Amino acid sequence: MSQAPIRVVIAKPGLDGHDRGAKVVARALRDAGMEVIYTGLRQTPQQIVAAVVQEDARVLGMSILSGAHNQIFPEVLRLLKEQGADDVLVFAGGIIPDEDIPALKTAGIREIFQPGTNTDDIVAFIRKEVSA
Ligand code: B12
Repeated sequence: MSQAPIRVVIAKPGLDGHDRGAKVVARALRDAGMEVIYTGLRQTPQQIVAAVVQEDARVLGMSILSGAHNQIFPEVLRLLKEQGADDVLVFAGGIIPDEDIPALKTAGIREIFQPGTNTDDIVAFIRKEVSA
C-alpha cells in the first residue's frame, strides 16, 4: 500500500530576495516525491503560518539569507503554536551563522542546513523525522 506523499511548505520570510536556495530545495523535495508548496518571496510570519495551516502541511522549511533569522523564526514558531500547529516539523537553511544555531534549535527549529548542503541529506532528514 502506498503512503500519502509528505506535504511541505517552503517559505521565504522577510525582505531578502535570494531565492535560488529555496527553489533548489523545493525542486529536490518534489523530485523525491513530496508535495511542495513554495510561498514565493517576502512572506510575513503570518502569511507563512496561514499557508501551513491552509495547506495542512506536515513540514515547514524556511530559507533565509538576510540575517533576520533570530527575529523571524521565533515569531513563526510562536504563531504556529497559537494556531495549534506546533506539531509541524520546522527546519531551515541559508546564511545562518554557527553561533546562532543552538538558540534557534532550542526555540524549536529542528535542523538548519547551511550553504553547500547536499539536497539528498535534506530529503533523508525529512523522511527520517516524519516517520519517527
Ligand atoms: C547569488 C547571490 C545573490 C543574488 C541572488 C539571486 C537569487 N535570485 O537568489 C543577488 C545578486 C540578487 C544578490 C543580492 C544581494 N545579496 Co547576495 N549572495 C548571493 C550568493 C553569492 C550566493 C547565494 C546562492 O544563490 N547560493 C546558491 C544556493 C543554492 O545556496 P543557498 O541559498 O545557500 O542554499 C543552500 C543551503 O543554504 C540550504 N538552504 C537554503 N535555503 C534552505 C531552505 C531549507 C528549508 C533547507 C532545508 C535548506 C536550505 O540548502 C541549499 C542547497 O545546499 C551569496 C554568498 C554565498 N556564497 O552564499 C550572497 C549573499 C547571500 N548575499 C549577500 C548580500 C549582502 C546581498 C545584497 C544585500 C547585496 C547588496 N548590497 O545589494 C543583495 C540583497 C538582495 C535582496 N533583495 O535580498 C550576503 C548576505 C550577508 C548576510 N546575510 O549576512 C551574502 C552571504 C554575500 C556575503 N558574503 O556578504 N545576492
